[in-house]
Amino acid sequence: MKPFHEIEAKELTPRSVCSAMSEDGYLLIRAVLPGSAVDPVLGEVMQVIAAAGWLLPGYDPVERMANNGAACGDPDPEFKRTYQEVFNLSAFHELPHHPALRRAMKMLVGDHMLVHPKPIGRLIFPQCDRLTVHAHQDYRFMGGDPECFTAWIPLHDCPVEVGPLRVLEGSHRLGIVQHEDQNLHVPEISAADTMGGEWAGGRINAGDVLIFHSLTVHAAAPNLSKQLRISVDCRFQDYRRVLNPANLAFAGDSGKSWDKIYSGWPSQNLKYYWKSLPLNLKPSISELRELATNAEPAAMRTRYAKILSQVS
Ligand SMILES: O=C(O)CCC(=O)C(=O)O
Repeated sequence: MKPFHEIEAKELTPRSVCSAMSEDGYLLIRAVLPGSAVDPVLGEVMQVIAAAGWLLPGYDPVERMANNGAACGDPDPEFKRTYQEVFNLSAFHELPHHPALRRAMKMLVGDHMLVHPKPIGRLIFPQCDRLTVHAHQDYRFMGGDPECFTAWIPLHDCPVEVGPLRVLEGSHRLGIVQHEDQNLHVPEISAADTMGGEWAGGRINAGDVLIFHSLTVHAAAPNLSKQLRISVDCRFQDYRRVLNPANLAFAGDSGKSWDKIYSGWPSQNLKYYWKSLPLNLKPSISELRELATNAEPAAMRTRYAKILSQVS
C-alpha cells in the first residue's frame, strides 16, 4: 500500500484540491479541524457508548477501550439503539459544518455548497472482522450526481492498526463499478483488488480529513487494536447538481424523523437548513407524489411517501 497523497490544510488552494481530486480521486488534508472542534464530539459520543456498556471498566471513556463481549454493529438491534442516540447529538451534526471544513470543501464544490444533512457515525469494535466496511463506491448508496464528495473525519488519532479508511487511487475514473449484493447486508466490490490502481493508506490523525469522490473505491482497514474506532463521514456537493431526496430523509422502518432528532437540540441554527436551499431533487417533489401513488411494488410507494412527507 502506498502512503496517502497529503497536504497541510494551511497550504490548501482550490487548484491543489481540484487537481488531486481529478488525478487521484482523493486527498488527505492534515490539520483541518482544531482539537476544540473534534474533542468535544468524541467526548459526547463516548458518553453514549459508555452508557451502552461497550467499554471496559477502569478506563477513561475517551481511551475507547472496548468491551468485546458487547461487540455489535449494524444491523444488530443493540447497535441501532445506541447509534440512534449518537445520531441525535447536535454536536455530531455540527462537525461537518465547521467553518474550516466548509472552507476546504468549498474549494472543491464551489460556493453553492450543500452539506448533506445525514452524516454517518462509525462506531467500530476491534477484532471483529464482520464489522469491517469492505470496498465500495459511495455513489452506489447515494445516487444523485456523481460529483459529490465524502469527508471522512476520525474523532481521535487513527494509526493503521485502529482501522482508518484507505482508498484505491484513481478508481473514480473506472465509472460505476459492479457491487455484489447477494446475501450481503451492505453491497461491496469483491473485485476491488484486481481492478488496477494502487491502494493508498496510512495513519489519519484527529483533525485530519480524508476527502474523496463518490466514485472512488474505498474500504476500511481492519481494526486490530483493543480500542473502538470512532469517525464521522459526511457528503458535500453543489446544490445545483442533482440530489437524490433519499439523502435528506429517513425512508426505512425505524420511525426516525427530523422532528424527533431536532427535538433535543439546544440551538435552531442547523434545523432544516437544507430546506432553505434551492435543491435540484431527482425525483422531484411532483415525481415523488406520482411515485408515492403509483410505484410498484407497494413497499416502494410507502418508501416514496415517507420521503415526500419529510422533504416537502
Ligand atoms: O469508516 C468506515 O469504516 C467506512 C466509511 C465509508 O465507507 C465512507 O465514509 O464512505
